[in-house]
Amino acid sequence: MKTQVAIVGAGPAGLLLGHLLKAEGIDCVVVERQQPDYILGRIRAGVLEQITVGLMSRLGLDARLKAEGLVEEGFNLADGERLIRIDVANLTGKTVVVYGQTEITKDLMDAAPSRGLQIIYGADDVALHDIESDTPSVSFTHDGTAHRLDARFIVGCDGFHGPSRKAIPQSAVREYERVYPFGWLGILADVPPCNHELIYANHERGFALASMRSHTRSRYYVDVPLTEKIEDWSDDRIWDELAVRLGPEAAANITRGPSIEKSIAPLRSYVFEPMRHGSLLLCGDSAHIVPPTGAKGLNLAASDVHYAAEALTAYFKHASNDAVEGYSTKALARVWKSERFSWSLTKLMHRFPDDGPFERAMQVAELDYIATSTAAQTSIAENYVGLPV
Ligand code: RFL
Ligand code: PHB
Repeated sequence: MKTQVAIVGAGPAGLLLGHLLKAEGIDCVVVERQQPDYILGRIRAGVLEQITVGLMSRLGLDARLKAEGLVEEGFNLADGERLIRIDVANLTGKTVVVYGQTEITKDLMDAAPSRGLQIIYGADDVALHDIESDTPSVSFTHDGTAHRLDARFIVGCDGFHGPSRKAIPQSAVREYERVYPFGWLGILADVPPCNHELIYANHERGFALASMRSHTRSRYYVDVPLTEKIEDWSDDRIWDELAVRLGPEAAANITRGPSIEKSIAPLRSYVFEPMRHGSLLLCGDSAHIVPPTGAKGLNLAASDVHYAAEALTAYFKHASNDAVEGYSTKALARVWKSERFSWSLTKLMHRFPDDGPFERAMQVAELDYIATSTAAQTSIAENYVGLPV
């Protein structure tokens, strides 16, 4: 098989890139290890920045997003006593949209056949070859048969555990990592949200987040030590914990119901540099991870894909290699700013096991500063809606 761009991974990054390249008339094939149902069963992101909404709109694939997405004009930080509202719309003139990653992925998957985007699901043993040459390839087995996909470029959109990043020689790379001493226990339930805007809470018992997917589906999180087992968290125990941590005002509005999904996700900050080596470009979680505080992961994948599509379009349609050469530097500048925001919001809103009274006093002072300063709120708001691409 031969194509212009081989894309590894059919998560949001790979699917978005595939559609953007197809829209430019650039030939590409997506190779994915899992089956569609498995991918759609992964409950992940819920908050979309303008960049992500804008790409779906540019592709003409935003009909359901427009109809079902909830436009959010603000969100709240709870400090145990009060709700500090960040009026994102007034402070930045922009909004975010609540629309699940699962839904974006479904919209992109459903549109693939009509747009001629080829996705090979169930590809095993995916391996990258000759990435330092102009003739790289991806090998894989499918239905027991070995295949080779020759391309001019490979784009690694295969998430944190995929093979793409590992194909780059160690001597050419630098990794930055911070692993947090807790995870987020998430619960999804078909109950109305307790508040029409998100609430991030820092309570003495720990962090809590009230989020949603729609007017009838809620997503909540509490932070737990990494030693916790999901089996030990009955639905009732999670609802009880949420009611305490979110504070009496929100608790009074929580509707309890049976969980339709429950899981514990570890928290990590990670950046891999560079995001291009030879003919291999990396996009999304394959190159970086942010802790979910601030909802940046999927949106960073979208901005990477935007830069990568721009670079590959310049290469194939205008015979210019400059944007491919500059891809890593451009993408990383935005990645690092989102890393900073996610890390700082994580530090502000969680009780770290090693923190003493001084660190806690710093959190109290910072939350009080945010509550009383329009400048501080504006800074948070502009990061929350997403920095410019
Ligand atoms: P994905 O979604 O991991 O997709 C990678 C794809 O590559 C495939 N793959 C392979 N394919 C072929 N061969 C192999 N050997 C392969 N190995 C892997 C995988 O099967 C998969 O289909 O990466 P991508 O596309 O870069 O997208 C990144 C986002 O999924 C991620 O950043 C977000 O989900 C992060 N995130 C959030 N981001 C937001 O912007 N807003 C949020 O509100 C938000 N909340 C979250 C989150 C992530 C969470 N977890 C569980 C990590 C909440 C949580 C709890
Ligand atoms: C979610 O709805 O899953 C969600 C929302 C905001 C975050 C993280 C996750 O910061």
